[in-house]
Amino acid sequence: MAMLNFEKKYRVRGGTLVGGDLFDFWVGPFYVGFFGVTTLFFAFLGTAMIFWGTSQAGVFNPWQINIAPPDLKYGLGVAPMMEGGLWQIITICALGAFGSWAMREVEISRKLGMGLHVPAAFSMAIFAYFSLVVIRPVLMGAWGYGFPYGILSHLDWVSNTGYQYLHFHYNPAHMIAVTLFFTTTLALALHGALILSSTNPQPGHTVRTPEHEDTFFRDIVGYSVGTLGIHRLGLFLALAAVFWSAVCIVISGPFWTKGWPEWWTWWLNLPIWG
Ligand code: 07D
Ligand code: 07D
Ligand code: U10
Repeated sequence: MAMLNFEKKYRVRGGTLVGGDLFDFWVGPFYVGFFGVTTLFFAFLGTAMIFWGTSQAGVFNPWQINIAPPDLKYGLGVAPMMEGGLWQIITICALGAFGSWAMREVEISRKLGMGLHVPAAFSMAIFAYFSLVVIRPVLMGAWGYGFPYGILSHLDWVSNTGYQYLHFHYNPAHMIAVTLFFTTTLALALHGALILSSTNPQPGHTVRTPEHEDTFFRDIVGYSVGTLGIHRLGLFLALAAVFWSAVCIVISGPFWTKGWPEWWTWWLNLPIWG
């Protein structure tokens, strides 16, 4: 069935979580819904705040945008607008927009009678952002521990925060996260390559079957995870990578204040070395 015919057939009412029929319609290719309206509201307000704050600082070069969080002296309180208050409002808008987007994914999934895997996956990204700008700052006692909103300034924050713990590569949760990210790209490269190699043949050759795909991996590594299994594995790897990222930054400060290389002294202190 052609894509547009399918969409006509499935563009039916229902599945909404909030607002009933009120926003249950499409504009061009986009489903609107109550959460489409809240997405646009928060995204527009947050983006406008970034542009306004930037213009007030006299910056008109996108690379130099920098909306900084409040000074540490404001703790977990509300800061004056031009001294971090803007960052606080933008953070609320960002969480509002990301949360609304996830709920819009839920409504669309419900309309189509599909599982909620996509919104569940996006929620992990939101959780990582939430851990950077809410969980860790709250545990550390100041909003000033959040990262600044700017293309280059947020990189400075990552580097500075990393060196505060001497050598961030020694953070064990960072190691797990990095390994999972690398494994995710390996899995996607293998999967993309395998599917193209079997279903997009040269002219004159026939499309191969899932049995061919299974057999390739059984021949080369002795085991095939299966055609559904590779998608489960990919989703697991990607979500685990982001989960361990959130862990690695939340433990840096609230649960470990020294350099990360020092954490490994537990190994040297094992009683087995004699
Ligand atoms: C390809 C989907 C499309 C999304 C894109 C991002 C904006 C921001 C805002 C000017 C894969 C659109 C960007 C709307 C504009 C202003 C104020 C997704 C794809 C193209 N980072 N980061 C980037 C964000 C953090 C880090 C690029 C966001 C943490 C490093 C882009 C967040 C840490 C590097 C960007 C966020 C961190 C980057 C490309 C939120 C640890 C790079 C992103 C909300 C996670 C790379 C100049 C990309 C770069 C890069 C956006 C958080 C580290 C500007 C929205 C604090 C080390 N980050 N980032 O393709 O080139 O994502 O930077 O948490 O090297 Mg970052
Ligand atoms: C937070 C993004 C959420 C995004 C959302 C959506 C929009 C809409 C609209 C396009 C989590 C936003 C959407 C805005 C856009 C349109 C239309 C994703 C988030 C909700 N590190 N490190 C990580 C590596 C070093 C340090 C994570 C590698 C150094 C610190 C990952 C290396 C030092 C932090 C990672 C390396 C250091 C991290 C990031 C190599 C610096 C973090 C991925 C090869 C000197 C951060 C939760 C992530 C973290 C993090 C990888 C090196 C410091 C595992 C591969 C040694 C301080 N590093 N790192 O988290 O854990 O994505 O954040 O050297 O805070 Mg690291
Ligand atoms: C997968 C898959 C699979 C497929 C697939 C895919 C995974 C096997 C069957 C999907 C994969 C791809 C297509 C590959 C490429 C994807 C990536 C590399 C991921 C990254 C994606 C992007 C970078 C694209 C990002 C684009 C986005 C998020 C769209 C932006 C859209 C909007 C802003 C509109 C959102 C709509 C809403 C909120 C509903 C309401 C809409 C309206 C009222 C109409 C529109 C309104 C306006 C125009 C008003 C203007 C105001 C705005 C825009 C506010 C923002 C303010 C600003 C200042 C910008 O496995 O199967 O194949 O395909």
